[in-house]
Amino acid sequence: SDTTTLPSTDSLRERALASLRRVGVTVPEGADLTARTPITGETLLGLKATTRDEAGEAVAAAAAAFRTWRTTPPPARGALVRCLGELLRRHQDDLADLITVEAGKIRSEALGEVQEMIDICDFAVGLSRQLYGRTIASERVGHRLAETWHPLGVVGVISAFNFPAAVWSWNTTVALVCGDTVVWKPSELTPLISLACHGLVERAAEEVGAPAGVHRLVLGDRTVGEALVDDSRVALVSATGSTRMGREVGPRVAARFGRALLELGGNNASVVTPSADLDLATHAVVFAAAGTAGQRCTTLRRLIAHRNVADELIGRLTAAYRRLPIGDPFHEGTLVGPLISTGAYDILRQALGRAEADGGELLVGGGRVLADAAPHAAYAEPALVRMPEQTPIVREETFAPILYVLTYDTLDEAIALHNDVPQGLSSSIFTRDQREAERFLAADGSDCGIANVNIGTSGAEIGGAFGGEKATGGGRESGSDAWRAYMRRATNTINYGDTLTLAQNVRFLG
Ligand code: UN1
Repeated sequence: SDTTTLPSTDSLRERALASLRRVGVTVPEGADLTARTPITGETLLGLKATTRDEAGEAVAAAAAAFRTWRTTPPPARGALVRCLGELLRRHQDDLADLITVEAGKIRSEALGEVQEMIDICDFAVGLSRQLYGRTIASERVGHRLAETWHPLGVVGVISAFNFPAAVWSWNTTVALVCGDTVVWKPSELTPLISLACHGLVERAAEEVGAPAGVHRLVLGDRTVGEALVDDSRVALVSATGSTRMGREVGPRVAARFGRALLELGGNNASVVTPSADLDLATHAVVFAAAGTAGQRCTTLRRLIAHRNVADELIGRLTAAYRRLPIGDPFHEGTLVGPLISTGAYDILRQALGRAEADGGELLVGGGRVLADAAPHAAYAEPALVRMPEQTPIVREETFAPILYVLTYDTLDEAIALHNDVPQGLSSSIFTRDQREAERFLAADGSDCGIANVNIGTSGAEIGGAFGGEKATGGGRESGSDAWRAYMRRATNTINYGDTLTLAQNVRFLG
């Protein structure tokens, strides 16, 4: 049921420019970078990139701003984020338009991404009065131990195309209330939404009287990102992207004793047990696997279904997949927008080829639609593939809407299959049996950073810590106590007596 008409590139350009105008941003036009839209696959406009020298200047400006920002009281830092949150509310539609134009998200998901930014602003404002340290009992008479959390420095945020704004906001709002300043290197594929977000922080900074250098934007390819990775003035590099990217960034930052917070690939699975509510599971699986055209790091990529329910579940999923409206993401009713590029579609096809060579059976999807209407864009039918076993292609993250279905007999077997992949981001179990649910959440259950019951793998709220284990990189962002990664901890031992007592009963002179 694809919508056979797509908006013209001209109308999309107009729409993006109108949003930018309302947000109050002027685009640095140039010929180094191109803003494009996956809706038609065509170019919107040319942009000036940041040079390596300019990236160094941005870090210098952020480092200078840090010197005053770090002693600004945290609730006053929160006022900046509160103001940003108000601007995001006011421009929710404009920002959502830019996300749809540049990342191809359907309207509801684009608005949801901006909502996620608003939510983290609220969280960070509250956090600005809750940067708690502990007091600790001392073993010595007349002594007290305490820990104090201090701002860390400049945070380099490297973000990906698929959540071009929300992931930036998790990092930036928390970093700002923690007293850090930020230099942001967004994906080359989403410069316009980045300019809009940066413009709003600048406006908020002006309104509350924060130093302009608290936030800087650098646009360009990986060399600009490398400038942040290798700059010892950047205390923390928070990078979201592929495991391959993280494998490069992690050691480079570590080599200069910087900190890295890595959010890398996922290969998320759901286990569907015999007692599962199959209506609920089907709905959840379709959203998690086909939503966002399979381009979330939390996208469901593996379905591990009990042998007794697999056929029934596959029947329901196949029927639901056949009815998915694919097409113009601005069109009311569309559920699956374009892939980010035709290259992403090639990757999808290659993965399906390997899966079939491994004995997989393509049950539905995998085709390309709207190729005549938009030869430079890639609209893919989400694919469902039944696999005889967890072959190497299933263990890889393919950033496209492919759901592999595997079957199991015992829960131990399901958990073993579940954990037998390099990545460890998100997971879930569908069951009405409390023992099974608890077993999945236990120490020897799911090995992921996110483990859910009776919901899918994607669409986490901001209140929890977000991130994963193993090849996902180990970082945690967003809610809970993820803020600690953006601060440094000092342990204080305070002697309020009049004698010097040494710990561990050591005697020296006295
Ligand atoms: C990502 O795909 O990089 O949990 C982030 C989710 C969203 C964030 C995804 N809240 O799916």
